Amino acid sequence: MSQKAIIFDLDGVIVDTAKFHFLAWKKLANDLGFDFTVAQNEELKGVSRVDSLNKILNWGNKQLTEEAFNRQMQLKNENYLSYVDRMDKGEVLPGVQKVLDYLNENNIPYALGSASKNARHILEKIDLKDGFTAIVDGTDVSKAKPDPEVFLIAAEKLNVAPEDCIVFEDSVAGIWAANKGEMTSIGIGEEKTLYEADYIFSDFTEISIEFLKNLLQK
Ligand code: B16
Ligand code: MG
Repeated sequence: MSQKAIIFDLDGVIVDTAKFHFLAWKKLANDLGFDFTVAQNEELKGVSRVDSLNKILNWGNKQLTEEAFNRQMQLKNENYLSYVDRMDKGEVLPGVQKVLDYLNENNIPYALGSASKNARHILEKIDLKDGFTAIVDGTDVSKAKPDPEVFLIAAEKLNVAPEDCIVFEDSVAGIWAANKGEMTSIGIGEEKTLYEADYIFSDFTEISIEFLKNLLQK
């Protein structure tokens, strides 16, 4: 049996920073004189900062000069980080620690595969940085999800074949990326959104150690 490994997305999987991204993007749109819906926000999950702003401006039918675009990205990030700064270990989503404990106790390597350029900072805030064998985030990739690059780099750093990697993801873009990378994809969220995942759970409290063990032994 070959060595298996786990790759975790961050926002929406380990912590619910998606709610902070939403608040910060909403403020940006409102300041520019328009709004977008919760359903539209779903399309921003897992998507890079630049791609997110392009989508939002498109929804509001707005065009910005390159300078104004960069300024808006900076303002959004500062606003987002003001929420992140209030985070601590209590923000780790229910059931996640139980899975991490199992992986640590059984020496199963795990990596982070996040689109966020703030991922390392967030992991430090929630005190989980040390357990990861590898961290791959928005600062390490040239192609954003749904491109599988972030997960393929993580697999390489874990020294595990892509098909032996199991990816936990909350976004459609991330599930596509994992599937394109020929990894096992596990969606965390709603079936109606994540139906292309190999397995779907509403959150980590629904994932039993028995299920994980079976998957790791396949
Ligand atoms: P940042 P993930 C993604 O993180 C978020 O889901 C997405 O909404 C965000 O735009 C992206 O990170 C970039 O984040 O602005 O912090 O660099 O879900 O891939 O962990
Ligand atoms: Mg996510």
